[in-house]
Amino acid sequence: MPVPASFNDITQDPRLRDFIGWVWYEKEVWVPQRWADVDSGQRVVLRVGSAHYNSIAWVNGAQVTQHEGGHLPFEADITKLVQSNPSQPCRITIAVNNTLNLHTLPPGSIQYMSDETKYPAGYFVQNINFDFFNYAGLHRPVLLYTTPKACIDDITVTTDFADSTEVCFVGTMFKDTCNPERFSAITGVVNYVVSIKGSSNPSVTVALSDKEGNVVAAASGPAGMLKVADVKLWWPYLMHESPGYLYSLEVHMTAKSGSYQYEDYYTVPVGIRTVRVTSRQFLINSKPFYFHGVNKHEDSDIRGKGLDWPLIVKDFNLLQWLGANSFRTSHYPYAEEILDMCDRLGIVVIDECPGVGIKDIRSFGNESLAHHLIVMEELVRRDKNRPSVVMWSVANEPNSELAPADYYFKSVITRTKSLDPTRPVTFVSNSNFNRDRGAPYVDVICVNSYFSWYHDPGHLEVIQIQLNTQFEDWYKKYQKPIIQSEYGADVVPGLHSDPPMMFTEEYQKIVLQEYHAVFDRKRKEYVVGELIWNFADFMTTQSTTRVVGNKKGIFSRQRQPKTGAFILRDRYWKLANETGRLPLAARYP
Ligand code: GCB
Repeated sequence: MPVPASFNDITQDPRLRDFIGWVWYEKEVWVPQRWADVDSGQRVVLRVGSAHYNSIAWVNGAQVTQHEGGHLPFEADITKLVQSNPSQPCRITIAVNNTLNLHTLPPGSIQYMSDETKYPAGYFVQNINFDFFNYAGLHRPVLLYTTPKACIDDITVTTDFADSTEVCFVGTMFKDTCNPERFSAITGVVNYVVSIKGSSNPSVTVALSDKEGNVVAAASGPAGMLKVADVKLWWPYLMHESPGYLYSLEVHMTAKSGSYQYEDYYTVPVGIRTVRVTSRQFLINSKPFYFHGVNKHEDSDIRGKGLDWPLIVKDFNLLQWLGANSFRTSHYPYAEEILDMCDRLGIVVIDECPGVGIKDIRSFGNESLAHHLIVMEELVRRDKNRPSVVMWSVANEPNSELAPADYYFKSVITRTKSLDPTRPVTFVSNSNFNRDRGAPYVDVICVNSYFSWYHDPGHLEVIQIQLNTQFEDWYKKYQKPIIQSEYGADVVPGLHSDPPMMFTEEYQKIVLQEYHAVFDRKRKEYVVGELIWNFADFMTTQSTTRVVGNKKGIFSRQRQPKTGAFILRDRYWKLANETGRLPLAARYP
């Protein structure tokens, strides 16, 4: 079985596509001789980028770790096992089980069908409350790497720049409004904390370099602040002539232990930017930011949710073509390689955890909550230094009207804020504005709605009135900025009808245009973003409402544009021209 890939679509066997239970991966590898040397002063680490869902890993038959949850990496120190048998290959075994229960994220349940007049003995199905195929397997790379025994374990970077409340923006400089002649270059601030493993008296130095490799600030000690004169801020795509500016922070550690002198280096890309939310605005670097973007899935033919570089690069080309400045990682954390691209290109991310389909009241208890908190810790630890990530989303469409949702979301959101006080936190709701018990705790209201699709199917004429009411209701109750985090309509590519009918290209086009008319009124007030559902068609479980998957993509699953893609492209570039600072060459049309 290839890695990385979902196992489901690789063979012709429907039993493997729909398999629920344990699958086993195994591979023997030879590691360099020096890794196996007990005196090398090195530790050997096994890293799994993502294994869906529950997994256990062994090296040479000895269990080294167990991990619950797909979409996030986990590691095991395998030094002793590698060094205890230096003349043998290293056998890595990983068992992965995709069974979901009421306390997993996402939750699910196994239902046994006991009527033997209808089902074979022992027959069961897995029920889920989310709308994407539960692809499983080793979805991201499995790596072996080494570090010195004393090494850099974690780095946290937060950024800021000199207060700009009294100044207005001109290019990359802030201009003093009182004195238009006095341009003041701004100073960036990079706070860092380094944690070291394996030594109690390490010595740490850090150096921040610009893109040309010039060191612009340096310090020593495991925590500190760097100041960057004439800073180049990190800006979103289409908001600035050079989006995604990254410095690099090189951390250098040395530590002595007995006769060993350990030395470790780690480099973190650093984008210097701030994020702040007011009652009506989402501010990046103190400037209003409007999300004109998409929701995505990690999903493609054959590979399922397996990491696929050509697909990733193709998708970023399409995002840039579309004029999209942002996406939400619906409905789980995406591969680190994808977020690297966002950091570099300036594509803004709402980083969502796999809290999708939390519907059953039993999924709001302490066991589920404890796991949700662990997942948020893992996610924040992985993505906290990424400038592209501007907000955490702790769930999608939970049953947030239930009584226990209050304590549940208060706990998850409070914990996430304590893990990362620098970013706003949200969850995506489709509950009634008056009965939603999680909304009081979020910084930004994210609402999904499908007027003229799931509600009043076929009635395009009701979209504007219903959407207007939706926005007014939420804003009056909470006075928080609102993002339309999903809207859309299924299209079977190439299906046409005029007057428009559901599932045709014309129908999707009108749905989009009706929504856009309301967005254009409300973005002058408190609506701070619109994210289409979905970037591309994607696979789901089979059902009477899904024609070989969900077809709400503006691109097909093979990334060919539908009419909706051209509608959005016109709109997003117009929005960018209106709100951003584009180089002339990039202006559209
Ligand atoms: C939603 C869900 C998303 C679905 C979408 C749909 O509200 O958040 O996961 O795929 O609707 O198309 O039904």
